[in-house]
Amino acid sequence: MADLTSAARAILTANDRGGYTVPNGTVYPFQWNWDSAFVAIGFAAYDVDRAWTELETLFRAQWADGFVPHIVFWKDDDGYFPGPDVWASGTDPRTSGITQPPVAATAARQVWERSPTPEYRARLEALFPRLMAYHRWFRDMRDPEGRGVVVTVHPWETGRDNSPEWDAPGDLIDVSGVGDYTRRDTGHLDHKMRPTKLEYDRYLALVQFGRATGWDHARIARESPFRVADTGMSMILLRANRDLLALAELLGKGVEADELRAMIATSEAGIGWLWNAEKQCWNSRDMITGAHSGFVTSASFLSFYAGIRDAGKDAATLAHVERIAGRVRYLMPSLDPEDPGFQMVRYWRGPVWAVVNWMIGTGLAEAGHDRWAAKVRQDTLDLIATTGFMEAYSPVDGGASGGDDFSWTAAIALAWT
Ligand code: 2M8
Repeated sequence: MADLTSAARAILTANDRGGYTVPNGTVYPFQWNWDSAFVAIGFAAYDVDRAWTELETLFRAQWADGFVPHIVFWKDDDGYFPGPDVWASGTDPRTSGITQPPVAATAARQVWERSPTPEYRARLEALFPRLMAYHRWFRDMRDPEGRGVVVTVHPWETGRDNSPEWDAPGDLIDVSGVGDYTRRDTGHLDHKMRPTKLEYDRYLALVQFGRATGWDHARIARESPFRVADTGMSMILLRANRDLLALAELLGKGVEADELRAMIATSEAGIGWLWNAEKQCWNSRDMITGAHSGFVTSASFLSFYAGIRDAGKDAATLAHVERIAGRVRYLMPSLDPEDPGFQMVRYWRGPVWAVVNWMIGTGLAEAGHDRWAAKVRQDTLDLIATTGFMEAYSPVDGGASGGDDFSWTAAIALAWT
């Protein structure tokens, strides 16, 4: 374990660009939103000061309306596409125009609880209004109907970029005007581990759509050809709202605490809309057609992390865990291994991701499902110990998927050892 811990620290050190950490030095040479939140949780295991800095740097890129971008382009780097010129955010620093799963408030609470000193309380107090503004932005821009879910307008926002959950909703995206472009990801990595050309065309068509609106988030929320209530982001925001509420109470922020209680109540009342009664699973839903995705993905297991306690749905969800555990060596595959579209090394269509496992395992432990919580944690640590700090892993044989020396995988090793 000592070796694993020091190797994990070495990766964070190598990927540190001064105040922020790149997910991987070659494939992803900028600051990513939810990667940094997990990295902060990892740093908190041994360097709380640096953990706070990671979050503070991310929020220095926050827009005036509370939005926090999914990529911050602090420095130029040609190794990634699409770069800042394609996004054309018009901000300083330059950023993307979409967000990512809001893990930041959960990370802030984790970091705070590692070392609740007066010095860090001052940093928490300074960050709190920014976190609050981010959560209000989600409420106002991404749940305009008050359904208690998060409506995403881009697969990249979900962090589960090529999940099959986005296939059917993606059919409505017109890719005829996308034009020529050169991908960089397939220059670094085997194309079998990456999204297809059609998926990239869709990603870029949505970037072009957002850019044409001048990144007017209210308008994008109304008019985007891709509007999906993502079960992953919805669960993650519900959890983050609970963590932010705990911080609001600690800081004596009564008005904000009431606001957060209202957001939580809205989610608790409405999130059941994402329950697929036929498949007996949590899944995403297309806002335009109302259709359930019908896919059991790793996001289907985040309800425990979100703090949802429903005996019937919990039992059905645990039955899926048991079934899947009987099919693969390592939990939790990003797609049901019995699905015909399951591919063990293709990105978010099969591989295991350490950060999702951390959320699933944390939720299962909190809900008292100790056996499964222990397996998810141990499988993650076994994958890391056997294969290294990879981007993701085959749930079948533990083989590598994607880049190596990955920051968020190192962070989870630190959080869990
Ligand atoms: C992957 O996504 C980026 C786009 O955001 C990409 O493939 O270019 C995803 O795994 C995402 O969840 C992650 O935050 C990012 C950086 O690790 O890589």
